[in-house]
Order: sequence, then C-alpha cells, then structure tokens
Amino acid sequence: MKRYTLWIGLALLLLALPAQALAHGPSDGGADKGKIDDLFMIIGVMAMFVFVFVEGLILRVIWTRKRGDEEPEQDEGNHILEISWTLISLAIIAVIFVFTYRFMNTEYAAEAQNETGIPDLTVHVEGYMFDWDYEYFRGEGEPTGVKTTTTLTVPTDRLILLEITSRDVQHSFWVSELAGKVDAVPGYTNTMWLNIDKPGTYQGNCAEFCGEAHSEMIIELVAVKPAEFEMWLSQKRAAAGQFVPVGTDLAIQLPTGDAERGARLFNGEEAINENTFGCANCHGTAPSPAGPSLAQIRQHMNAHEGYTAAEYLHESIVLPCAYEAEGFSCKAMQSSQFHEKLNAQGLADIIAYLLANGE
Ligand SMILES: [Cu+2]
Repeated sequence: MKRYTLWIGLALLLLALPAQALAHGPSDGGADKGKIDDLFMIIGVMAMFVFVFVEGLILRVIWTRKRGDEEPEQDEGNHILEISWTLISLAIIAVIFVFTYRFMNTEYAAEAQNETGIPDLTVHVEGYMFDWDYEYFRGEGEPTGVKTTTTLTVPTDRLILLEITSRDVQHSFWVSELAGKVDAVPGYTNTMWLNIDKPGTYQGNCAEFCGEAHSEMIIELVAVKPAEFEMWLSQKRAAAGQFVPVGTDLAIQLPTGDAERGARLFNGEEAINENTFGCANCHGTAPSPAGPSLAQIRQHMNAHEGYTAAEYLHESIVLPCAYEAEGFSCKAMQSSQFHEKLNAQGLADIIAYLLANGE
C-alpha cells in the first residue's frame, strides 16, 4: 500500500511539472546560452546528489522502520558530524556562488558581438498594470512614431536594445526563450540586448507579481526577417500618421458608435492602430477584484448623478481616476492610457457596446 502511494505521488509530481520548468533557459539570441546551460548543469548535478542522498535516507527510514518500533538511540553533540556537514554545505554554496558570479559578470552575447555599441533598433518598453507598451526608435533614438501594446515586433539578425521601465509598480520583462528576467522599475531604465536568429513568436510574461491581473500581462515577441520588418514598420508609420488619439477632453463630440465593433474591441478581438484593448480581462461577466464587472458597470453608469450613461462611460474610459468606483482601484486602468490608444470612433464604439449592454 505504502509503495503504491509513493509511485502515485511521484507520477503526480511529474505531471505537475510545467513544460517551462524543463525549458530552463534562453535558446536563441539573448543572453549567452552556453554559459546559462553550464550553470544549470553544475547546479542541477549538485542538487541531484543532495536530492538522492536525502530522499534515500527518508526512503530507508520508511522501509526499515515499523509501526510500534521504539525510538532509536539519539546522538547528540557529535562534533565531527556537525563540522563536516557545515563544511560540505559551505563548499556547495561556494561553488554555486563562484559560477553564478562569473556568469553575472558576462555581458549579453548580443551586446558583446557588437563593436560600435549602437543598436539597429531601440525599443522603449514600458510595463504597467496590466500590459506592455512599446515605442520604436531607429538606431539609438531616432523616433519612428510607431507604438504597439502587448506584441513587440522586431527583426531577426539585427542588434536590438530594449530599454525597460515601468509606469506604476514593479514588473519584470521575461521571455524565457530569449533572455533572463529584467526588472521594470518606475523611474529607472534597465536594458536588454537581443540578436535573434530564428523568426517566430516568443511568448513571455510579467515575472513580478504586480496585482490582480498579473497573469494577463502577456508578452508576445514576434521576430520577422529584416525585409518583412521594414514593411511592417512602414505600414505602421503610415497608420500612426493617420491615427488621432481621442484624448481627455470630455467636451468633444463623439461620432455614432457601432455596438458590435465595440464588443470586438472590448473583448480584444479587434485592434485599433495595432493596439488591442482587452477590457474584458478586468471587466468580465463574473465579479472580479480587478475591475467592475459588466453588471456593475451597468449599475454605475445608470446611477451617476449629473451624468448621462454615455457621459459617465466616456469619462471613466479616458480619465479613469476622475471617479473611482467603490471597492476598486482606478490605477491599473489609468496606467493603460486608453485616451492615447483609442480614437474617437473606437471610444464611441465601446461606449455604444456598454450602453447596449445596459438595456
Ligand atoms: Cu506586472
């Protein structure tokens, strides 16, 4: 019976291991893969010995002792034993320390390859509750006017510098296949160098717990061939030139809204200027601490004195902190800066959807 329990336990443990736990480091283009692999192997092998030794002792006790056995003789004050396990632990920690320190002192492989120190593309990465905004610059800082959210598009075989910061609380930029975690700290800029070999989509996530919808803080890094990237960038530039953000002026006249398109925008199924909004992440059908649910929004918009429902929604979207719904924080929505990412038509569509939802 006992043995079955053990095997079932082990099988469950293996099943519970996510694939990411096994994919232990960058595979392409970011930090030096060889060095991370070495470090992983050294620590992994040492940990394996300790694991087998300790588990072996535990198993031995399980197998040899029976219920009702007397307590074995206790051995106290054995200096040789105490000194030796202290020294062994110290030696293990010293080895890990030396190898880790050596690795921490090497620069990003992409940076080391580059002689001029000037990147081909610089991207300002700004984390906020609960998404990422990217602004693209040629070279070190020639503006392109192109901005995206969530999805970061970059060329392969080019030197890319990410300048990473945060708009509100601490976040961490982590695309495990490309490089290690880099903290996004308000008022401070950290850097990450990339030179990606393989085109493809690399998934990442915020790696610093930052609030209710932290798990929604997905990073999607799309690497495309340089020629494709240039096409993408020029299309984006053209679109960015036409895009007029709605801004925070509540007195402006909004066009007639399309509730169906509003629903697609609200649910993140349609983009404006390549920005998706994902309002539904925080404002779903079920109550959530992240934001008022659709039913709660309906209540609020119909009960706000001195405002029509449409006026209330307009203000709540472009100036989330003008009125804070009881029991919720407006900070996350304010960080999203929707007044910069929506145009007048998009805002009118979302308002039309929410108004229809109220009927
Ligand atoms: Cu975060």
